[in-house]
Amino acid sequence: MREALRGGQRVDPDDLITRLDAVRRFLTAVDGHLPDERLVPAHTLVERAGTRLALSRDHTVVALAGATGSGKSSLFNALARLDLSPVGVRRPTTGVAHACVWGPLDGANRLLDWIGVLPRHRFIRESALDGDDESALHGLVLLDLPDFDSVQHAHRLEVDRLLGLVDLVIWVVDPQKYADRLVHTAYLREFHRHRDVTLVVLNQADRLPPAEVPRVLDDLRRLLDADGLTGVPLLATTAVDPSGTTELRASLESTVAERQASLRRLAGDVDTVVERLADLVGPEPAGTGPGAAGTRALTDALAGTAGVPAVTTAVEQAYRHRATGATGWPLVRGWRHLRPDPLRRLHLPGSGGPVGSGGPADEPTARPVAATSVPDPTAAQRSALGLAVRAVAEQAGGELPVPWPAAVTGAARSRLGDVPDALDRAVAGTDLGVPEQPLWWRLVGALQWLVTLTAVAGLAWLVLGYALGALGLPDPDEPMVGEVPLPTLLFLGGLLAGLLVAAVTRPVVRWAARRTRLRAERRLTAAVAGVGEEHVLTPVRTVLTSYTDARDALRVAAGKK
Ligand SMILES: Nc1nc2c(ncn2[C@@H]2O[C@H](COP(=O)(O)OP(=O)(O)OP(=O)(O)O)[C@@H](O)[C@H]2O)c(=O)[nH]1
Ligand SMILES: [Mg+2]
Repeated sequence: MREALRGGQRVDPDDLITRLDAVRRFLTAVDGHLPDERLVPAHTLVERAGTRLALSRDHTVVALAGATGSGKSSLFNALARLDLSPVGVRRPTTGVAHACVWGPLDGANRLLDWIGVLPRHRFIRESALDGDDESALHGLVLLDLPDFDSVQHAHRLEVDRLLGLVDLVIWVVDPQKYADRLVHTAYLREFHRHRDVTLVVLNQADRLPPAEVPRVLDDLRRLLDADGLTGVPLLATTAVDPSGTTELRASLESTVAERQASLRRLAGDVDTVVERLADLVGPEPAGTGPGAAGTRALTDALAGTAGVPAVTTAVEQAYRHRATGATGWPLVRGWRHLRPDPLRRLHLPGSGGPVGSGGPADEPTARPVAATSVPDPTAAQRSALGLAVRAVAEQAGGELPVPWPAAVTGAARSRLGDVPDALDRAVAGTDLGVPEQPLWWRLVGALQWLVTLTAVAGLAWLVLGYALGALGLPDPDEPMVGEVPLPTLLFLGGLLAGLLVAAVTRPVVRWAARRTRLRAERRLTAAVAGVGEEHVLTPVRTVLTSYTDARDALRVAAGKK
């Protein structure tokens, strides 16, 4: 039987710590993305394993568990060779756990504090009187548990709690109740991942005719196989006869000497936790994130919501408004000022950088930018944005296992409430590039003044000539240019030249206005794309990174490199 207990794989403490760290990393990665109730066992494991390893690696905590009357307390006393735990005829007898420590109690006390065995139920086995008799069990902490099939509900809770903390469990069954359904379905099957730290004893073997013992053991072995506990050590014991626990004692001695039980127990716990979490991360890593098409559709939808088309139309109009104002015929230019500048109507700056920038009092850091008067998005634009966000989320997370797609969608929408203000700031903060007074406008404007003044001078000269004639005063000879008198030439030439300059300028202004519009459109698109990046794509990528981290961590926790 010693061989059977030693059959389990050795667990390297460093490997176990690496796997536990990976479970911890998994929990950090999925924090906030997955439902907490799925993560409780992993949190419990990380907490418990950390404490167990920190408390003592030199002790092996072994629990005697089983139905009432199976003889746990009797075995406990037989192994301790003292009557420590009351054995009773009235069932159930043991209500709280009792502990017997082989070796100095000091080291084991912190362990028993953590396990929750009351000090008055702790006993020390090894004394000077024993000599070397008990030294082979040095480091053993044996627990006698209450029954798990108790009429007392509290017993069952206490057993469940203690079974979560101990390193090795000895399941005690008796010839009458060894096939009891509860012990198999509720306990033994649950322990199939802890085969290396499970031992089953058929106690009260003396109550069976000797020839029956192998048959009952075979039957029990068959049931254990069905429970997934193939290969666990199975012994027959008799608690009332000192020689009836020799084999069990020998098994415990080898277990204690190995100092492996606590590590094996925790490794089994990690296996269980990893298996239960496996469906939360699929076999595939998350893709590279939102695709180009989805991102473009998102930017388009954001541009619609931000009123970019209205702004770019205003940019083109403003350019023409300002250019015509600067280069038009001087005598009618003033009328222009009666009509408002289309950009100013939207409270947009148009040129010279973001609103509010440049002033001496301005902070160099980001500061609130004045709200624009760009029209609010329509219901259709808002729903188009909603659809684009959903498409981005589905494309990025649709292939991931449940519940990650919901986490990705949630992340994509998490900051949608801030988007309208962010878009408004982005639009207001974009230099639309509509100039106030470029040089060529000023030159054309000056030329217009020149020809207009020429016409005015010609007109004044003509008027002066007529006035002198009307008053009968001698009319000085008007210089002639060819057949045309100079004042007439100046007047008509000036007018014609003005019309000509206006006719040449108009298509140039139109072309330049369109160019300015396209440039503004590019800048605004970049600005709203930045809003999409910050408020939609970055949260989505954060979840995808978490998924990949969680997946990698779980692979390490499962022991795969
Ligand atoms: N013949 C025989 N009687 C046993 C053996 N082990 C225990 N008993 C008797 O079975 C009865 C129950 O034993 P306990 O040790 O109190 O059983 P328990 O599993 O601790 O019971 P609870 O504390 O109620 O869970 C007692 O009368 C014991 O004397 C055994 O190996 N052979
Ligand atoms: Mg008992």
